[in-house]
Amino acid sequence: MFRHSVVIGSVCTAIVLAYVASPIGASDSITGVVKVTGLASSADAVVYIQQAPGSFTPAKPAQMDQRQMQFVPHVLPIVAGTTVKFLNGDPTPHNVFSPDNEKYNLGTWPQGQSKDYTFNKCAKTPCVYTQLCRVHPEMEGYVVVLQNPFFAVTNKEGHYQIDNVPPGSYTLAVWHEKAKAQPKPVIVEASKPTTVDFVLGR
Ligand SMILES: [Cu+2]
Repeated sequence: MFRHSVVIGSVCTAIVLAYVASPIGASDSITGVVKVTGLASSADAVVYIQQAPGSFTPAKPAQMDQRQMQFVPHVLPIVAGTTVKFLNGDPTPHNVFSPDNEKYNLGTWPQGQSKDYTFNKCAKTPCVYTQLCRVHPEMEGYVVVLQNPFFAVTNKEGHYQIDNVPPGSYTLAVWHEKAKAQPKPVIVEASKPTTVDFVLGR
């Protein structure tokens, strides 16, 4: 028992160190506020760089849980090719299917189990996959497949922060399930934070 916790502790420490040690040198952040007009919350908007040079390999699987009859997180942006682990954290069986793009139905499974799906069929990013559950028609979530890892999801106040963006000229876009805004050009300079705000209309 004790040995077990020590091992888990070391693994966590290693992950934290790896994260802190990631390169911050010649790159910087894009921050801002997204305001979704007509909605009380500005949460769950995905702000992302449309196209960044190079190809990006997903490092590790992402997760989407089903908890208290909701998909958690509600919106999950990922780099194309990422495997998503769909968990069931509820004491009731849940199903996962998507009617979008290539479409899939992963089946229905009980609490504590999960199924994996790899998002490698998106021909042109962004690819949005609505996540639904046949058992509970009110449940809805979204997986947003993107070309690169330079993305962030807004909090309730609409704040977002994209870290470690290599200097360059990009187009910054926003995806929201109910609202839209035009993409904006952004120039990221080394060691200089950039601010870009958006107002989304319905
Ligand atoms: Cu369900």
